[in-house]
Amino acid sequence: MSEGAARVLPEEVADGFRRLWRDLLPVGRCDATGGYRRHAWTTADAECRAWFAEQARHRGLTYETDRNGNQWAWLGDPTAGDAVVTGSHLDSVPDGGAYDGPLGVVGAFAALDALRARGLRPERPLAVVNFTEEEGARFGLACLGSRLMTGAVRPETAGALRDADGVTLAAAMERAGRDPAAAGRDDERLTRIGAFVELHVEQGRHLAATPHPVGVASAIWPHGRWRFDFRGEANHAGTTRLEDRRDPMPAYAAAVLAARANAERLGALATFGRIRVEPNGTNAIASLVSAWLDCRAPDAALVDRLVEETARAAEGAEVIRESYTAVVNFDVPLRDRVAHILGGAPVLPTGAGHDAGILAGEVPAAMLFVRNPTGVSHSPYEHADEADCLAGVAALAAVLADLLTS
Ligand code: HGY
Ligand code: MN
Ligand code: MN
Ligand code: MN
Repeated sequence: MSEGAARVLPEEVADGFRRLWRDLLPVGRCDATGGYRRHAWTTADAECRAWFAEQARHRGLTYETDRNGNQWAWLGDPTAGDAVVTGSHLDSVPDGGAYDGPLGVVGAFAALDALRARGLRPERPLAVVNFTEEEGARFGLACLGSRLMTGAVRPETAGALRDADGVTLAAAMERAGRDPAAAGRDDERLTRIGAFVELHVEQGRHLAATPHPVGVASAIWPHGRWRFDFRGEANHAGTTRLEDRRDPMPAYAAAVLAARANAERLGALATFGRIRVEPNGTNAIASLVSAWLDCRAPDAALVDRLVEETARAAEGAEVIRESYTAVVNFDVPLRDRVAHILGGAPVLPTGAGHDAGILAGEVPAAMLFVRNPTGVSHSPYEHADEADCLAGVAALAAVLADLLTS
């Protein structure tokens, strides 16, 4: 462990972090790939939820699941107001890494343990939160739990979202014993929150090039998801002449190449990472290719231009905007206060979306990033060294202590 973390985290808290991490690590892990498949309202998600509830119970915290399925563990009176909330998400992208999300939830419990070990007497409530379906991997909308809580998505729209098997969010919630009709903006809960701080592995290499294990987020780039539907005519691969075909695949391929060329020219990021083909047969010409474009850029106008120009190159495609998040500039006074507490930690933007970005529209929000030596994320190769994770916990504890006693 680096000297810095040892100085600020008592060994029993560091050991507590290791135990938390070790207990959660196997949940939802795919042995074949080493990646994680933790998606909302699945068996793996239920195991993650059980782990969260057990951590709350073990610490004597007030545990609850809110109307949108987000989990909360409260130290102090949950109704007192002006609470400091910290946490992240436990779900993953398909074959995701171990750190994206869980580091923020495990780190929150460990930071709470560190504050207790110091005998801190909070003047405000503290809550640890696990937001559901942050990645949107099952139902297609990222930050689903925090968007429902803030009203950024209407419950009837969310409830109708379907997974790859056609199961709606509403049906999945019902199967998990939740009432989808209760979902929606949670004004009462939002008024209780005074500030939100999320610890998260950096998804990039900015900190890796510095001596700093922890950084502070300045902004989240504008980003969104667009579905491109390319329609064709199903037919036999072996008996249909080329001139008789209405094959949507060439138009899809042209759109992918156009998106890449546009992104390079505009200085944006464009990703076609998900495709659904019907009927998806090796010997059948496709009748429909649905492909999702994830587009991000430092500037919203670049996102708009990239999508427009790619749509123009996508002959005959129907383009549907499925989600869009405008730029998030984190609360400057809170950001500067956090950077000051951390003794001049680097301040950096990110192209990744986070629940903190959704909460930032409602309450002062801040993010701490933990150095990721490879910068890789949304992959089993995502990594953060233990010493840096512990430094992140120590940093979070320092920020929480400052917020809870002033
Ligand atoms: O897609 C994102 O940026 C986030 O990881 N959900
Ligand atoms: Mn992610
Ligand atoms: Mn995340
Ligand atoms: Mn995220």
